[in-house]
Amino acid sequence: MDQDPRIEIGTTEHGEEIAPHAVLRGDRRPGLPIQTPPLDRRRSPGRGGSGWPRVSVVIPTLNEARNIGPVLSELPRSVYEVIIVDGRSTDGTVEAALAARADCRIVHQAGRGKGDALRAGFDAAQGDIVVTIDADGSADPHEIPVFVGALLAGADFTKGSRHLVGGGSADLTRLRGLGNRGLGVVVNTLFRTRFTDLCYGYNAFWRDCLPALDLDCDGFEIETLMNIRAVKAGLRVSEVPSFERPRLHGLSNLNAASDGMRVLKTILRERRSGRPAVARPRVHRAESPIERGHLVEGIEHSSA
Ligand SMILES: Nc1nc2c(ncn2[C@@H]2O[C@H](COP(=O)(O)OP(=O)(O)OP(=O)(O)O)[C@@H](O)[C@H]2O)c(=O)[nH]1
Ligand SMILES: [Mg+2]
Repeated sequence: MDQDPRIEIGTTEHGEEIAPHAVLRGDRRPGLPIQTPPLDRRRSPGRGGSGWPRVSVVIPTLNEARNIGPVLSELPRSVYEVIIVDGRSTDGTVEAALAARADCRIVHQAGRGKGDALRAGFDAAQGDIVVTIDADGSADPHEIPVFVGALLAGADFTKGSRHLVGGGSADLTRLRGLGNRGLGVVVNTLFRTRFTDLCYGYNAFWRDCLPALDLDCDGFEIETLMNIRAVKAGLRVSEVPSFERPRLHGLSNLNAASDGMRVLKTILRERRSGRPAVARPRVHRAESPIERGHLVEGIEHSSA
């Protein structure tokens, strides 16, 4: 079949080739770079069922009262459920969320940290696909169909990347950008992967991959752990370009030094430990560009 003339093979800023669906020629505005891949409706809900997949959006919140309303108002109407995991906010975040969207589900986090919050949200999610976005306005909810499209096209786990063509950031400081790149080099070297962006909160996966991820951390290292565990479990991991907008109000909760160190420790611990007990789920995958495109290849851990 002839390739869609609007599509060109994309490249990362380092010149690596990426999936053909990842760049839509003539429209390189941040947040709008993707042609949605062909959909295989037989896969969903629950992969292999019929109809559209049910998308659960999980949003961790810690004192985001001024930000959560605008974020919720931008969510596509088609999402199946919105789960707010609140970490004992004292500024009225939960009330602001319910005022903006009365049907969102509120989960009160028992522990502390973004990782703990996301794990609580994943436990509560009931959709076929889980999408994680931050509550500070930095993640553009209009990109959700791009992530879902990549999953429908064959990926098990799809990461946002600010470093693919069409992605970017108006929020990343120089120090954090350097740290993220350095940690990415460590992971790519140790796990023989091709991640272009390691520590980024905008991600999506089929919910049936959760046992394979077997998440067990509490802090900002959660995204790194998800990425590494997905690779170690043999999941099909892909990246899609994403543009990170500036936080709307307030300050980041992340500490570049201490949280960066937590991420590094997580990477080294994961390299030392073997393959997780639960292997990749057996599912049918349609032939699609993503299977030939920008997959983030992983090390075969049985030989490690
Ligand atoms: N429930 C909960 N949410 C948290 C916690 N820490 C951070 N968050 C939320 O996690 C999201 C990301 O936190 P930010 O403070 O924006 O950190 P960041 O600098 O953007 O860092 P990343 O996006 O994770 O790279 C925001 O929606 C926060 O409100 C926590 O301890 N509990
Ligand atoms: Mg943020």
